[in-house]
Amino acid sequence: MPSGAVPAGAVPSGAVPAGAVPSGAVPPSGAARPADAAAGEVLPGVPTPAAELARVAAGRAAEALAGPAPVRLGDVVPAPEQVFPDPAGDFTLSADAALRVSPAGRDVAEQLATWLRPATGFPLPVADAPTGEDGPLTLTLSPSAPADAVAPGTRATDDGSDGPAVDGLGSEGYRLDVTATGVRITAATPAGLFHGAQTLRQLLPAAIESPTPVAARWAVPGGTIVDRPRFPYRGAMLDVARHFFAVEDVLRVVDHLARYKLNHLHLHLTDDQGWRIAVDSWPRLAEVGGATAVGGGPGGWYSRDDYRRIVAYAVRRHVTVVPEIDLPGHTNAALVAYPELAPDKVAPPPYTGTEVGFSYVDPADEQTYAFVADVVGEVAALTPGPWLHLGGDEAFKVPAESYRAFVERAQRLVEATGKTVVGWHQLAPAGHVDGRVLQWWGTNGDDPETADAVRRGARLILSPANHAYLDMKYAPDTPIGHDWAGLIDVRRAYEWDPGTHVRGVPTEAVLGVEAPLWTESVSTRAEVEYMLFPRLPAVAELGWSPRATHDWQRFRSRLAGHGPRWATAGITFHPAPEIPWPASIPTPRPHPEHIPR
Ligand code: TNX
Repeated sequence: MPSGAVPAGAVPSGAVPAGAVPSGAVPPSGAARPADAAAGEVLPGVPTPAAELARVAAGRAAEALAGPAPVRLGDVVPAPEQVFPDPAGDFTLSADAALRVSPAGRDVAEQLATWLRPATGFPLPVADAPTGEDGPLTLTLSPSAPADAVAPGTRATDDGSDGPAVDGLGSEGYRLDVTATGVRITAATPAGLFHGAQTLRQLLPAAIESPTPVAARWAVPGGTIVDRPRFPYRGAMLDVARHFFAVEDVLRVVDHLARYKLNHLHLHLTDDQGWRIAVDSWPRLAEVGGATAVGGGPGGWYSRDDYRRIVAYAVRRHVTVVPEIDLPGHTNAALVAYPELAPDKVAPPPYTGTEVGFSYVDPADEQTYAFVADVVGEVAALTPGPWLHLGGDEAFKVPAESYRAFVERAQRLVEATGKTVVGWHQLAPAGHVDGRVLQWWGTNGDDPETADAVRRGARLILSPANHAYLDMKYAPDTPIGHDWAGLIDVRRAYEWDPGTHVRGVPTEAVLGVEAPLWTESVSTRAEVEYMLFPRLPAVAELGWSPRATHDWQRFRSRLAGHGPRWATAGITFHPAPEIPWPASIPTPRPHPEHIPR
């Protein structure tokens, strides 16, 4: 076994000293290794003419020795709806390849080229293409594709016809065709093209994640994928209130979501320990309320421009930001800034601990509603997405009747901004407002109150704390995280069905899934990634893939191939012992701007 190689399953879960989460899954080996053992030599830095010649020669040699493409067409995470492999149709990307794209898909093609250029070293120019013109890489928008079902029984054809139709790909589906002469992605929308491009990225060898040129045969397995999501809402939540995360950290989380076709980023922007978003009409919220964090750190907050930057970055990656202003509880930071909102009108001391449920804004004071209206008005105006999350959890000190009256008023204030209310499932007893969505974080699917709210019109986002909470430890020795909802290994994150999880809630009322990451014990980018990977892809698969594809054994073997990708991209992850990681995972070589803090 080469130096740096990791025997599959040999890295114990929690082999990580407290406070020192490893960069990638690999124990320190010292020796730098190629990005992918199968891919050949790494040539660091900008290619010189000699290095370029060597790279081309090595690439040719690799091609001459090549067998089938190293990744199989069905190895994609989340599992595609339909996969039709064609072993005779493998395609190899070459240095002179260009991307051709219908004009409205240009931005997706530019992003795809940006992902492929660093490792290949190929120029990969992007050119507009009239529909029908082929490049070796073609992205075609066919906006007339109706949003009904993919025709049943469609198959990659044996008769030379076009195979499965693009009809019915809907707002996020795509079709990917790989033949010996090229790759074509077809979709009805840029979001569909984007998801197809992420699939193509996964079908290339793991070395495609290298930030510097690698000599490799850039093979893509032949065949056709036709793919659409099971649920429209697939998300993750980052708690930026307990610990603050810089804009760059959040952007990187957006990239992680986008890789796995997650399309919502919920930002928990306010809590007892910090208020993280600038509000012009109540400036002390951020300036005073943003200055604290769990453990007494300096905190921080997003200016309007910071927040706009996050939103714009997410929009480009077809991710919708869902801002949360947690009310009426979890508001100590707001009360420090504006004591007039407190029930006793006295400023509490700043809070840097991790208890919950003690703080609340005064539901009996009219000023409170002026505050709520101003805050949700400003946040709504900065947010292009349709949602505004009102929180609503753990307001233990507010009596049930005043809680309910507060929530009903706050819901109407959100409605007045034109946004749709989302809230934790504690909102259930309050009256329905049009479109209302409850985020269910229970641990027991027997929840009559939530089922009743659904009967009155609410839809559900599923975040069961004992399956989807990414702040739970993987195992007893996980150095960070909680265990109040149990330990969540990868299998537990994967083995549940959002469509049937809450008794009395029909699948049609389920909008989707979300994996929250609370950050009481998570304070660095590397720690965020350690908790996200490899569980985030498990939840992503529950949100995207048809139930018929659900199979733990197959999932774990598909997921295993992603370890080398994360390591090559410099993404920290937990080397979960239940995943059969390949025998060798490259030593992570973080991208200069991707160095885990
Ligand atoms: C419960 S889940 C909370 C959060 C904590 C989390 C820790 C929910 C809506 N509220 O305030 O951070 O547990 O796991």
